Amino acid sequence: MTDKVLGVILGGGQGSRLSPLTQTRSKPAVPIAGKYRLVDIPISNCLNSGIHRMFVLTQFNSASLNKHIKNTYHFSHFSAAFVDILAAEQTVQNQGWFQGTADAVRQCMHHIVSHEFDYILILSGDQLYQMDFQEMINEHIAKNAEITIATIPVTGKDATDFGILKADEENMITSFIEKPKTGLEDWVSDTGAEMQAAGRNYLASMGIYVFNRDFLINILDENPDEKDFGKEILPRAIAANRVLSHQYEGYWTDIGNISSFFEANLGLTDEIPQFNMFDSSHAIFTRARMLPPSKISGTTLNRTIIAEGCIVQASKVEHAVLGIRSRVGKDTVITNSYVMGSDRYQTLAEIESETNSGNSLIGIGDRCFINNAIVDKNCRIGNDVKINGGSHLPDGDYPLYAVKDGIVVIKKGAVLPSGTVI
Ligand code: ADQ
Ligand code: ADP
Repeated sequence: MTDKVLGVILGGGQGSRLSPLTQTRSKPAVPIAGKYRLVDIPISNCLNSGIHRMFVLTQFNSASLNKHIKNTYHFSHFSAAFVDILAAEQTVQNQGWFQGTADAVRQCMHHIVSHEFDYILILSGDQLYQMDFQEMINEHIAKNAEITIATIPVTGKDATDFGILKADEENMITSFIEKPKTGLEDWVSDTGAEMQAAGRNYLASMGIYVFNRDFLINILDENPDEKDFGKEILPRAIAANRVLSHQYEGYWTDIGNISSFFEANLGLTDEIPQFNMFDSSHAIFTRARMLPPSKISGTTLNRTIIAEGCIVQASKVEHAVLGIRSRVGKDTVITNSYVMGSDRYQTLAEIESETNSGNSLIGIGDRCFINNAIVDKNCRIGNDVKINGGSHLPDGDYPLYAVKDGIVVIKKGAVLPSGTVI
């Protein structure tokens, strides 16, 4: 059945909630878990579910996203599989950016409809989860729905951040509200004993939708002023059509802002992480880089993920993720942090000449202390630098770093001279 499905990944609006990680790259290209990019998650879920044709819709088309997709997703000449990027483009009808999720799909429809498919699977680009879409699509067909929305039970505290819905005994959705701010008590659902015991009494939309092809084309055409699925298209469709709720109870998290991005990454260091990168039936694909193994000397490591190609001499790394090609100097302590790594190594000659000139090297120097931080790629952090994030730091945006929810984000390529204290 999945050969009748086309995937569309919503790669992000302006990405302002993930700023400064999205200052120089598009959201799908943001590195996650030390070696992947955000877009690898929905693409891998599609491939693992037998969906081999997909578009990634993005607000701006960064060189790094193009390079990543081009270098990663190669398919046989004999297969119909593809992963193509569609960036917002000016056309005669459209002068500007995608105005919202539905508008993004509408603006790209002329590319999308040139392919054969019966169902379109619309996915968010900023979620961490491993889901088999096949079950959802089978249920969509069996129940003769026009749209199926993947749903997950959430607590009252979380409910205000999501589209919340109610369904009848057949799981057909009867009402839907996008991010309710008041009157939440009217939206309690029977989510089953296990979920209720965990206080998860509200059914939230996961932002994952299956649409019948013609239904989607028509509803977007007939309502040209409606820009958003959650705010406009879905409430309209639910009022008059068969819209099914497909309840999912596995691990799923939205990683739309810095603190959820940070928690999702550090959560991977748990003894049994909820997101299982070691499950080969749900493998996460990414670019094969041919990097050397990581080399570690004199370091106490605890609850830490280290990607390939790192050179670590720190004294301690705890509850942290070190991304590809990370270099960490002697007597440095890194705790509760995500260090993304670098795009290249410096040669020994370069290291010597930079050191002699008193410049910071790519990576993290000697005797540093880094806590509650995200260090973006290609940063040069000198010696004796102290970065101590936490609730004592007010939110702010500075040339070299930003603070969001107490997390210090060192911007891509920032140079912090020796002795810097944040
Ligand atoms: P949000 O995640 O808040 O809620 P939205 O900001 O519309 O909704 O983002 C959905 C996805 O589309 C994200 O991956 C985002 O990056 C992308 N996106 C947003 N604007 C875009 C644009 N202009 N062009 C391209 N991509 C864009 C949605 C639903 C809720 C649901 C949550 C679940 O609206 O009902 O509960 O997802 O996370
Ligand atoms: P980002 O991950 O921040 O989006 P890019 O994907 O644009 O960044 O950059 C990553 C790629 O660029 C790497 O594959 C690396 O080969 C290359 N690259 C970046 N900077 C350099 C450099 N100074 N020298 C050599 N290669 C580089």
